[in-house]
Amino acid sequence: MYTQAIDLAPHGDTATTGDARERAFEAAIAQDRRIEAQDWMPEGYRKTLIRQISQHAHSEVVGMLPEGNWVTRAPSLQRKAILLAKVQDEGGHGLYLYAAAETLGVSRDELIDALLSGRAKYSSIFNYPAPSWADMGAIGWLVDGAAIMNQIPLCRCSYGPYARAMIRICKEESFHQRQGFDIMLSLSRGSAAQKAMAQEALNRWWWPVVMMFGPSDSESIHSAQTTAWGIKRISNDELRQRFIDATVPQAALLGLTIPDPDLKWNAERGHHDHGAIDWSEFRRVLAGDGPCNRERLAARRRAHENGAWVREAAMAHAARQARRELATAATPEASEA
Ligand code: BYC
Repeated sequence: MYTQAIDLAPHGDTATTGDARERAFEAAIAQDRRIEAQDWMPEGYRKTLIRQISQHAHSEVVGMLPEGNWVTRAPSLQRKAILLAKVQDEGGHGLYLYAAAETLGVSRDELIDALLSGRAKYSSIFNYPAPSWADMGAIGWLVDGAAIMNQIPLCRCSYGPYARAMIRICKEESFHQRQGFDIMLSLSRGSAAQKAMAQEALNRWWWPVVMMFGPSDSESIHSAQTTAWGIKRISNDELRQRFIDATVPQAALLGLTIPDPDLKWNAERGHHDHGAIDWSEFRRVLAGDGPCNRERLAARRRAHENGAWVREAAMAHAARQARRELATAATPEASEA
């Protein structure tokens, strides 16, 4: 249901041989041309893209949950309207990304089922709670800031539908990052209690956001292949470093302290050194044992069940339309009556 999967030529159903198709694919990658849905691609490339794009889509949709909780509690009408727009954008990002994944021959039902059954991953970052209004600032500033850092290079990803989806997503993420920074700026220039709230949110989000870029390069199992295929353009560690370098002066402008006593400028490297990352926490969250993993999945499952009637109504409507079109095709004058 709702699939946008494209009918691909069965293997061997082309004029060219397998080797020639493989050479054409390798040449396209070497020349930095885009691979499109109808092009031949190695099975591993297809599977990798389905894994990454669907994990990304799930992250957007699960990512709506911590912020969605704050829509009714935003401190002003303006903040509420902005937050609502941001959460709606994230739903939209999920849809573009599911649609991009569907071009690879997988159905949306299969993808959703993988999320709801716990088989598919989504970003570790959304397994942390958002108990204060400052968390809306920290999520926008840091989580969306990290997302942009990771996603701008994806606009040049070798798979066309993913790369094109990322262009619009990145523009919207940029607005999201600014709205978060703006909340942090208001709080840090507010009362002592408001500034403390902003600092406390930064303290909780910093390390999970640093981990969001994925395992260190030496531990990353997919990086070598995804880089060779032009899916990943910049490594996990390099993106993490760029994010830290960009965020340090922003925290200084806010007058907030990044909770890493080992964070310091290294003039020789031209980058900030940072403290050790607690990878055992990252592994725990990925294994389903983060502070909110169960809550997030339960909320998605509930939403899916509650939305069943919408899917059924859409299917019934589509079936009726199809019957009407068939009847019209059989008796064209009936449609003119
Ligand atoms: N969380 O070999 P590696 C957003 C997994 S949405 C969970 O380095 P890869 C936003 C990885 O999947 C943000 N799992 O993998 C939304 C792999 O496991 P599997 C989402 C993670 O793919 C709403 C294993 O660890 N962004 O920002 O080369 C509101 C080994 O890792 C994580 C995207 O999805 C993690 N953090 O690199 C606000 C971007 N990190 O699959 C904001 C697209 C790693 O073999 N994705 N893993 O079981 C990517 O760029 C890459 O997939 C990653 C990981 C950099 C995440």
